[in-house]
Amino acid sequence: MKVAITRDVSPSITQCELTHLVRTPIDYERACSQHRQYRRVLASLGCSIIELPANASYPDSVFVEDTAVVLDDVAVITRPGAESRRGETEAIAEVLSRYRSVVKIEAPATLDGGDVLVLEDRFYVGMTPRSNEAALDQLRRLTGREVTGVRVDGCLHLKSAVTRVSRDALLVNREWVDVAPFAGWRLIDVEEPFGANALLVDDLVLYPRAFPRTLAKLDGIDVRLVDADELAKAEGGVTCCSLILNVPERT
Ligand code: CIR
Repeated sequence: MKVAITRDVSPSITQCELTHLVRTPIDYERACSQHRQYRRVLASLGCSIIELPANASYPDSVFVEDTAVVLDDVAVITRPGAESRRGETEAIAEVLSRYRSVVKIEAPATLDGGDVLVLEDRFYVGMTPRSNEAALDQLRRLTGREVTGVRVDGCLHLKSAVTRVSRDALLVNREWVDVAPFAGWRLIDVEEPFGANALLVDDLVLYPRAFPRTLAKLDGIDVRLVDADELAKAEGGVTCCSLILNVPERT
């Protein structure tokens, strides 16, 4: 079965980090309601949902994706690039340690999970202000996987610009990411700049309702739509709000 780790929206979300967006008012109740819908859709896809409580000390803590990279054999706890986010990892490490052996990215490395795209058994890591070269070396050493750095420019994370949407296809915004490392994949170009962030769960895609022109290009792919525009004001997308892991069924 699949377990999805999620965390309630922090009441301090209005003080979130922002890099490429201008601050606009965030409606906390609306963000919570959209987040509940997101959890319901994940549950409808067969995920068992872990709901961690909000923490007002961490405005961005709903974006659990940035705190860890979870493989079938190990969980890597990140060291987020934004200092305000470093303390978010503690609660996540505690939960993950129930399911995986846990290893940690250490200083001077910084890494946001949003910068890590795992394709088959290889890591692609966005070279952004949040994630550095030292993190690539540590990821290689801690996981034994191949790790490729990818040039990203103009957006927050690698997965703002490229995500997987099927067995063989990636959704990409070429304005923001160098697609050369993804040779061999079928590339679907976004029609809306923020439309490249999709969440693949098994062979279904969870996707924001806000990007109909890109959605139209996902024909043949089974898509579940969610409203995600309130948390998008905090620079978050659909991958950011969960960590999904395979867990063997108990017999
Ligand atoms: C941040 O800047 O860290 C948050 N406001 C948004 C993080 C979104 N996370 C993600 O794309 N993985």
